[in-house]
Amino acid sequence: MRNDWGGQKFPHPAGRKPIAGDALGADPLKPLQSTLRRSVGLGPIFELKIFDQKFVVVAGAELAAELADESRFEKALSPALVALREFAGAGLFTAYNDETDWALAHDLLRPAFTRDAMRSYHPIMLAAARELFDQWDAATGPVDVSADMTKLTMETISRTSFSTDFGSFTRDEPHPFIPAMIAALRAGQRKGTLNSMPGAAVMAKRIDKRNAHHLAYVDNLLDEIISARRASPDVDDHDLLGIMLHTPHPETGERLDDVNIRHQILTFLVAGHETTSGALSFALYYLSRDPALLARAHEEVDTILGPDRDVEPTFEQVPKFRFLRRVLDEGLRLWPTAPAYARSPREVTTLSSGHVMRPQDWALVLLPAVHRDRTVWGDTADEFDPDRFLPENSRGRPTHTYKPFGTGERSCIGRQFALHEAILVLARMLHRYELTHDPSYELSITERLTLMPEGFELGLRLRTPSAGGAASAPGAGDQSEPSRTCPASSSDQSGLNATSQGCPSGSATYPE
Ligand code: MNH
Repeated sequence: MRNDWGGQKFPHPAGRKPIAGDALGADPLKPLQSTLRRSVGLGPIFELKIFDQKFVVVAGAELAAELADESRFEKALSPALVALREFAGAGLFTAYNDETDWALAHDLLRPAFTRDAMRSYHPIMLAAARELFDQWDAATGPVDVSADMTKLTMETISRTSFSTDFGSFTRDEPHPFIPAMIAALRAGQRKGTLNSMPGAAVMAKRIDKRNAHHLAYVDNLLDEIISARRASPDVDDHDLLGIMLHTPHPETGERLDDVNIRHQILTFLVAGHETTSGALSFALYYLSRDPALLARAHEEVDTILGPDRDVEPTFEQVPKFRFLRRVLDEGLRLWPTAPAYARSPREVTTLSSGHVMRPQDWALVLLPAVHRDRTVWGDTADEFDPDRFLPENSRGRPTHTYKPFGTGERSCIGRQFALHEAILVLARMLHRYELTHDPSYELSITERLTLMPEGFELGLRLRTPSAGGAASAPGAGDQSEPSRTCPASSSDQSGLNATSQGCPSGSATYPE
């Protein structure tokens, strides 16, 4: 048994079978959602056995907070992330903690992900959004929100990371890179799922064979981009690729090699697009079906942006959309689009649940369960209410119980990037369009590496922003909120500082 925790027992769902264990009750297409359903009544820590793989799952906020203690615990690679290494190697997301490339890439890239660095991505993000709106302005029927948001975030991340435009809004068919990348990713994932099953090795070979050309295509295209840029006489470090090619480590002078650079680019593409588009889609889902929330959102964007629907937010305006930020925060509470991460102890330790955990054991933190723990979020935990993230309501909430961007040193490097992009797009979209939803649509969520609404459509009608909004104090944002002092921007992305709750995305830390 892999990850056997020395044979310790945990509650598990009813109906366990001798060889398959708990596999039969799992929905292979929606493993996360079936685990959530099956977790009911099992308490804050439980187990699932899928053939000879044991998963120990943390579903309670108190234990999740305990695992966030960086002095005792660190990131572990779940089987899904180990499988992803075939694709993304020792890229930031999939590197083991002690791999030297992790520290090197982290140090080199951190400056490229600070709040200040977003200034150079801001016009690129705006331009991609403009292309999407051109397409929407011409649309005659409802649009597929998740699909369009995914195109948008893919364009944004590829243009900002390696200045390549995949033409998602101008081509009829997607650029072949995109389906090839998705196919290669899926193949890795399928192998990861198969891993523990009888006959896995044979199946894995078959998958490898079918997938080889996708992988080769993706790798070659990126390698060509990298070598062309390396050969260029101009030192162009305006994008992530340029930084990786031309910036030596400030202390050691080391640089990333070309294969590692390719792995980092793949990492940004994979980690940075579906997560953000899912966050946008969930936010739009909840906004569109609640007229009161929608009215507040319109009021905020009209107040900040004024009566001209073609106006674009400035870099400085983005953190002012406090209500939109709370909508995103709340969407990521209910549906954290990267829904789980794994932790291991640095040394043998005893959890508050009484279980002994050794460095070779890992537990999965199941974020949608942790984020709905009633001891933290109350009896309305399952309801969408952005006001939970008003400063006065966030204050006093236990730390380390809200973790959509992971925790500690290995938390998300792209958090500011994702929030800046998402707020900017939501603001422009709500300012520009009246949204109409199909009342018969019931939220259905598809699972890849991430969670994403599926079949979710919205009707869009050009709107005339209200002049009344613009008449109030320019740029004042949500009037109901007292102005507070938030820390100035800083390069700290560690997520360790949990003190600036409720500050706009311009602040250094994310409320935890
Ligand atoms: Mn992101 C790590 C969630 C957007 C690049 N990200 C993580 C982790 C979570 C996460 C959770 C921690 C995983 C773990 O502990 O195993 N990320 C998100 C969410 C969004 C997101 C919910 C959007 C919303 N992430 C982005 C964007 C980028 C990005 C955008 C890149 C531009 N994320 C990363 C990288 C890591 C990461 C790189 C790994 C960091 C490290 O380990 O050093």
